[in-house]
Amino acid sequence: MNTEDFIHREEYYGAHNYHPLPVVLSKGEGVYVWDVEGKRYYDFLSGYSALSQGHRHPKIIQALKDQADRLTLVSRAFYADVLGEYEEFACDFFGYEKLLPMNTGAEAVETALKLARRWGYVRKDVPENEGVIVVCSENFHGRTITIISMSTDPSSFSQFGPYTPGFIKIPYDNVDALRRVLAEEPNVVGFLLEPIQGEAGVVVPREGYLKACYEACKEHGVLFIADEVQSGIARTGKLLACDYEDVRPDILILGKALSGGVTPVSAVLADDDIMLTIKPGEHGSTFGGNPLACKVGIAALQVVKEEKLAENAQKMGELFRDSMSAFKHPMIQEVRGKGLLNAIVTKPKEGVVAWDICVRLKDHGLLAKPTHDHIIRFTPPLIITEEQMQACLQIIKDTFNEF
Ligand code: IF1
Repeated sequence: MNTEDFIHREEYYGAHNYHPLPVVLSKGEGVYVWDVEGKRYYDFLSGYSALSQGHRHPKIIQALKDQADRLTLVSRAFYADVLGEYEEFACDFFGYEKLLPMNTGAEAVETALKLARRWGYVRKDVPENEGVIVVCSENFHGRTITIISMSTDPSSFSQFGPYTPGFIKIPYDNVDALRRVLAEEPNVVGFLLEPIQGEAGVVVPREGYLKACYEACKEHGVLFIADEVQSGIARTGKLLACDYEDVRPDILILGKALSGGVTPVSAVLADDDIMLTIKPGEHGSTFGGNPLACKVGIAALQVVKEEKLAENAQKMGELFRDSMSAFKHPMIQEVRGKGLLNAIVTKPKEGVVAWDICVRLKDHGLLAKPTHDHIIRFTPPLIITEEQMQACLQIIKDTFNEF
């Protein structure tokens, strides 16, 4: 079978809920992936930032294999020896008292929403079922019905109604808008945001925005909830994007690279006064905190520290933005990001659009994909070396120069 055969089979039997780039991958290692024809590519999507440690990091794979030979799942009906070990490790790693383990980012976001509402009812005397959560326009927090009820993007929410109530949407990167709603709405229990908006196209808020929002939340007794599923775990050049402004979220949401891209691992971290408002039997999931996820999660975080991935993301990200900002091309409107969470905002040129650039990048051995039609996200694994980054920058510039 060749690439077309694989694509046709997937088209025939699979739901059409994605429009992938026409490449069929069969192997990954480090920053590289190979397609079914044996062609090698630099992976500049990294599984939407889940593969920050690179494909099949040996330490993470070994952790998976070792645990797979012992115990893969007990559910939470019983204790497992590795769950407490992981919870302790991660709580120390991020500086929180408690961790609630889930699987996907969306599940962790849903958990955070439930936690904020519950906290509001038992700790803040908000009338039951009146809790309000403030979110930002152009957010992306996942695909469940409640989460798309918070979305302002029709491609996320249209024709999936009716929607979950209890959300107020305000403009991103506008602390006055937050202050206004907190002053007017007594039942707000939380403010949920991405410290950098990923899906919106790597939208970096102005300096001081996170801190100002955090302070506004403190002033009004509202929980500051950071969705660091994509921006977290060293992706932006710090362990958390909130670290740039020394903001400690009341509720921290993690996913993606928490697993090194090996198996779904997500988590919600908070201190006791918030986390213990959920009592036994009131929340959970079959696979949440399974032994595989625990050992993979520990290994994934150890790699982040041992290999200084935040520092490398900082350095390689600066190299990327400096180099691409100095490169002039009529299709390049803006280069933006932090660490190795970057995007190039393009504008069409004689009918050539971002998708065409990405198809040509693929032909030249680099995989990236546009978001919102004209924005190309560049998020390689954080292990990328300077030599590899230089080679990729050359590929990107040469590709733009072909249009
Ligand atoms: C898709 C990108 C989108 C996320 C943030 C929660 C979740 C995500 C900040 C949910 C997931 C993924 C989902 C995937 C494409 C990708 C993505 F920005 F990362 F590229 F869509 F915005 N919070 N992001 O970014 O986590 O349930 O997926 O584990 O749905 O198309 P999940």
